[in-house]
Amino acid sequence: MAGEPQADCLFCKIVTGEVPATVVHETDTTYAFRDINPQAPTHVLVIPKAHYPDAASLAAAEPKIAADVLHAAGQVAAQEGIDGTGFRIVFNTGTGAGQTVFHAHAHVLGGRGLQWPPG
Ligand code: D5M
Repeated sequence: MAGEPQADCLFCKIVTGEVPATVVHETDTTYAFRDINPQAPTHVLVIPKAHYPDAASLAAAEPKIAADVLHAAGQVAAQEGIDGTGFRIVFNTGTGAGQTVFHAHAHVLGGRGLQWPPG
């Protein structure tokens, strides 16, 4: 069922602690941890604790939790000290956009100059 933990989902397993991660921020509805393959000096993933396959399906079903993810992303940026210089929040959505883990997540990237368009 939508929002329920999925047994085969890597990020659901990170939320439960079954798979270890370096957690940097947590709220009632969100979890944030360092990306295992960082693309910038700061690269944190912010996820809803509830399972939705991507950001669009999360926002459609649970707009409050989608807003919580964005709020947490801003808090992570401030905590990491990248809010002053600028940072990027990215939701890869679908395989064609590079999504590889199908549990909604925001990439929070910063600590270096970021080019646009990203490619
Ligand atoms: O982003 C999925 C991201 O998830 C990608 O940047 C690597 C990261 N990843 C994969 N496994 C882990 C673990 N175990 N810990 C932390 N980060 C992880 P996407 O937008 O789907 O391509």
